[in-house]
Amino acid sequence: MIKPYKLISPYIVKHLLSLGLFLLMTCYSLAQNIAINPTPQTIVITGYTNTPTQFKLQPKNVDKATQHLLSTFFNETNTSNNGIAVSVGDIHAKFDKKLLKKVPQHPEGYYINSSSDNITIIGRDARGTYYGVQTLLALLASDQFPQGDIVDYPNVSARGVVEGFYGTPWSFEHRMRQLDFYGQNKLNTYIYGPKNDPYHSSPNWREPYPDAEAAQLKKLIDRAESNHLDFVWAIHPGQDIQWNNDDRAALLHKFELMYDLGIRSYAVFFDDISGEGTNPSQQAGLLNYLNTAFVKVKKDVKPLIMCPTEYNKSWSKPDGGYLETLGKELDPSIRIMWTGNRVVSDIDHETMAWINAKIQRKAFVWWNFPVSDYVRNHLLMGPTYGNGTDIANDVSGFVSNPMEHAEASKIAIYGVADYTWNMAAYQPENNRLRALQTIMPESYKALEIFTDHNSDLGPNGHQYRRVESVAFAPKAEAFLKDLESGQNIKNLEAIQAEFQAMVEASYILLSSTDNPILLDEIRPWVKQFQLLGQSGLVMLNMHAALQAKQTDAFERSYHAFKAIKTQMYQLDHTENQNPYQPGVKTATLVVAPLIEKGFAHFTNIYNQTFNKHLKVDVNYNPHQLFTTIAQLQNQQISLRDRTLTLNPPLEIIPLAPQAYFGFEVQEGTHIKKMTCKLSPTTVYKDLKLEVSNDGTHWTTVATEPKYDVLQATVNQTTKFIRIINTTSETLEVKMELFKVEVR
Ligand code: LOG
Repeated sequence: MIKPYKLISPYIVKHLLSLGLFLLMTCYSLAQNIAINPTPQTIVITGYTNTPTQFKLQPKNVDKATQHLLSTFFNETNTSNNGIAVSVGDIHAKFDKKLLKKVPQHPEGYYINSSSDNITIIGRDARGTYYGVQTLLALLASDQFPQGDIVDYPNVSARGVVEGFYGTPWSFEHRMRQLDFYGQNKLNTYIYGPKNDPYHSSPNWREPYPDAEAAQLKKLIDRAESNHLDFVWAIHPGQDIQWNNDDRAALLHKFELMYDLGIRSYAVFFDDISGEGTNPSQQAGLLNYLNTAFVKVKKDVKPLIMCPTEYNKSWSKPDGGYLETLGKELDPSIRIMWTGNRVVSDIDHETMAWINAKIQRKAFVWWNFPVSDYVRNHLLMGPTYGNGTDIANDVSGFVSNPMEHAEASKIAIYGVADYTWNMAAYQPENNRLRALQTIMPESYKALEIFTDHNSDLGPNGHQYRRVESVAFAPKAEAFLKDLESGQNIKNLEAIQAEFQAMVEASYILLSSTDNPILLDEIRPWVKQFQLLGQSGLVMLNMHAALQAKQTDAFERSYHAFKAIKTQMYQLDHTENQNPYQPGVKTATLVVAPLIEKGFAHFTNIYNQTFNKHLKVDVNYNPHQLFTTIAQLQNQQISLRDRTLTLNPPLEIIPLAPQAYFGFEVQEGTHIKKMTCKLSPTTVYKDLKLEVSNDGTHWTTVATEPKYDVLQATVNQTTKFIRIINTTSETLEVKMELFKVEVR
């Protein structure tokens, strides 16, 4: 087991004395193995007893969710009249006045007092009571039961997840599991907004869900309720909305249908759209209308949430006034989402001060982590870190946008739960280790090795990066330094041990049974990780053979290395074949480059020493992106099977007059074909495909639209190829595909 985090040692706990003075009390940790996520604000422990096994349950005014939660633990076998008394209720129930005084003022807060014959849980409100019971259940799961006081409450009022990514939406079963996980970790918000749900977005947002899907949503809504979660249903109507009464009515009608399914909290998203729908006054008008005609009428519906079109600073047009208009015109009760300074960025106080001033309210953070819809060949399974721990008072909510791999996203979500609840105490690495144990109670050590090396995204259009291979990186660096300076490699053993650990951890994970659902999501990556570890070991064998001047052994290892690479290539070309970033990449920041360099280095030395000609082929892409469009500047391109592809961005791209995008290819490259898919397809008539050998003189190549695709047979050797906007208007397009076949 990892070391449990220290219970408030040396936290300082403030207690209000009857005299009205603050008594500062230092509490010493009696470090016991208690894992409560999120970390409670204050725990004052006076001693430990054996964990009680018989209880006398005395629920006072508990709601359905809390009743249900209690019933998951307390049953006929562990309740009896001579058990330890457990009283549960909120502040409106009858409790000893002294105890009632200790309940924190914060919404969703609770107080637990436990002694040898009494456990009392008092919630500030119904949700606080529920959270108190969650904490009690966590305490009862350990061998030693603490006596004393817990005073606890969240720092951020709305905490949770926005299922807001592109790609395959989470399945019904995954969502059910997620909702339970959120309840256990005291998250209170699940925003439902998967981009690829046709009934959430254009053009089907006006339509009701088909019966089968409605029935499943109903079950999810019920499940959210029993986890004390706000199930926020979001609609994304902006791409084709008409600002008229018909569409207002259509939206209101859809809200009514969702109300009938049990929805009591709503959001309207205007992200990643173009055209009329982006008008801030119209957006505000619509939201205000929904607020008056729906939220206020229903009375039991929570304040609306909206995602603006300019949802991050880098996109907000300096003199456009978009955000200011929303700030002025939107009813103050309506919350506005914000992803930070960029689409994908971490949040700090300055970020919040900037946006909050513009929108005249505290923004609701949409944190784009661990979402991987723009780097789908990678897994983002590292710790949750990077956000300021001083922003609790700057935000009206904080939700994380996860990966399409629901179970694998739980590491990050576990961190978000802890961070948003108790910012000052948040420790990323400690949290990560606890998350691993929670998600894979038996094989967590193997999962730790795997996730140590599967957290960074690689270069990407959003320029967002994460740490990876943190403990191993200095060893890798020392290894490479010795290699390059021709010195004896001093830390061979440490390097070997890590590769060995990679292989062994992969075997353990692949045959583990403690979280088959997680394994189903990550299996291709684990297999790739195993192969990578093996290739590392073989690379070290090449080194040993070289030292011993054993040419046969060297060549055997050399060929084995290449054989492993072939297997890795095949895996990369068969698993996870999505059209965006297909394939399976693992340990790309530190481990994979180290192995490549070692292989090339030893092969070169071997060739020189023994006058041989073994090939060191590097998979290097000699071609480059060629564009004037700022939003594409960092977009990645990929060369696979002689096809050069621009990673399609998920957002709307503005093409100013004369703006272009294309490729600068390596000298002497023959381009056979170009294929491009943009929407709306009406822009095709305004674009030209051009080629050039010097980047100055351009010739037009005839294109031919076929269905919704623009194609051209190029068949020539050229240096530049581009698509250019020949009109005097800025065109707004969604780029679905742009690729050329090269020879
Ligand atoms: C989308 C979101 C997507 C994310 C990351 C927002 C508000 N909208 O660029 O659906 O998952 O970025 O790719 C977005 O973030 N567009």
